[in-house]
Amino acid sequence: MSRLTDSPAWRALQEHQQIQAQQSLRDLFASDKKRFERFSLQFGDILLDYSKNQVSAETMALLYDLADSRELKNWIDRMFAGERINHTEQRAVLHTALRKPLDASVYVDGVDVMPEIRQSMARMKTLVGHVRAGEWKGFSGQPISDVVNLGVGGSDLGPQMVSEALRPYGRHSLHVHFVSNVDSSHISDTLRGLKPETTLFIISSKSFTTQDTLANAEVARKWVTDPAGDALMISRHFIAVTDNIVAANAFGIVEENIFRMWDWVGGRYSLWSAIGLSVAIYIGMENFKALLEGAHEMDEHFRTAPWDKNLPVTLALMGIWYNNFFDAETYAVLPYDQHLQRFPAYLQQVDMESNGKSIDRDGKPVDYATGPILWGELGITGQHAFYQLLHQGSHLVPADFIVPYKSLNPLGVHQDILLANFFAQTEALMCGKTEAEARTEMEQEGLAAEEIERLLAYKVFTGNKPTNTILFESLTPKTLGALMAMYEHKIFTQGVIWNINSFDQWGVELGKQLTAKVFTQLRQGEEVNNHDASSNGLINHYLRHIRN
Ligand code: G6Q
Repeated sequence: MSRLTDSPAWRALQEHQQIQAQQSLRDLFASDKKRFERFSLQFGDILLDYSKNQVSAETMALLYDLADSRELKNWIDRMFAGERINHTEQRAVLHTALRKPLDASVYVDGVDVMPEIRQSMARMKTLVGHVRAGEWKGFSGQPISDVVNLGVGGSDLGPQMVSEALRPYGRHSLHVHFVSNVDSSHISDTLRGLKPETTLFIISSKSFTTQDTLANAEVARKWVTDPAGDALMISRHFIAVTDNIVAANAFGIVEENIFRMWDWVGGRYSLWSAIGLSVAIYIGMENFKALLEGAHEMDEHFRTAPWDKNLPVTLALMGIWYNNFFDAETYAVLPYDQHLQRFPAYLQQVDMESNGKSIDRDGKPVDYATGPILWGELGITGQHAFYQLLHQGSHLVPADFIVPYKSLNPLGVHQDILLANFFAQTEALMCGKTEAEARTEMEQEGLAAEEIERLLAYKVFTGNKPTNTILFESLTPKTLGALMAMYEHKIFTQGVIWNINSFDQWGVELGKQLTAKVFTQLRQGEEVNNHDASSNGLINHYLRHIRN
């Protein structure tokens, strides 16, 4: 295959961009009354409107050509078939198997992985049933009231986001907590209001070597065994989800409390496995299964729909268009649902850890931009904070606006106010405000001519800011599953086009490795001189201050 930037499909897009960029979004809408119908897609109850993007039918055709020229269909098939497409770690990528109907078969090197998934799901169901029914008792014989997930990164962000997103489906007498930070304030603050006898800890760690998680787990173990007075009591209070059974055993977790993870599930794609146990306990197994079902439906859509009907592929191509042909370095995700407040943080990991790479699959440095800087916040909060930059700043920030049209907590006119904000923002970003419009507005407000001239330049909005709108009925487990899978596949599609491996994470490994070295030195407490001068200075400054 030719290098990406030399390929005919890439060159054609570069040329096309020169023409397309001349047109304003306002003009594109004015010249095509059917633009909304033409550039929006629906799957299940999710509507994706991408008409407020700088694209024409020709742009889309060229982007689909690009996808074909990168053999996207073939890569999708290889992923779903369990090939070891995570080539740097020699692993298959099969989070999609976790949400398949349980009677399916999925093979890795000739071995069907579904029997183990079935077994894990059955064990999850039993455990979830016991905890929710109050039959799982702590050391004093009382039922569990609080579940604390100890995990970080992929073992934290997914379950945390989902349990927040599906709060209306949660059992209100059961409280779930997430402790990820090795700053001791996190676990101290969390445990302060809890009782050891009614708390169940889930140590979520694929490797069971992550120092942050293990340090918190040690604290939790002592917190339980001190009052329980019997180390064996930890079997009533600790569950582990891990691929490292030996280490979990060594920590003291009994075999029947260990849930397997597999090497073909990446951390940031692991919520669908027993890493989602805290979520399942909170919302119940039926709702957890609905989450998986929604994701599976999106998997099938991604796998089978033609590109021009395919939501993840379309979103991916919109991203490539701005990232690579308009030099947009950043991209915002703006949900207008309070329960999606952790969604940007969750997606930030999935996207940036997957596609934040600059060495291609052939081991060569890339000469094009890869994964964008993803950030975001609840839209309403953002409007009163950083939208100023979206409207009038000097950076191009393509954005996804996400909203359910039905609230799960309907109240008076709230939803209409919310949606009014939502629709108004994407319209304003697209249309902007011309000088003439700004002038008329100020005249109507009765401003003096001199004042109008003084303010005019500040009141103009160039518009032409691209957005995708993602609209759905309400934030149900099934819709959330579909939304998450849609973004996972969007990210994979982009990784295929950029010829990078979206499933390794050497940057994360680096952090773990470096910390281990410095940690040993901090514990020894001797002055160090084998780092750079700045790091030596900082470490020695720290050591001097904690010694005194
Ligand atoms: C995810 C990353 C990373 C990982 C954490 C926790 O894809 O690999 O975020 O999930 O570092 O790792 P453990 O689950 O092994 O503790």
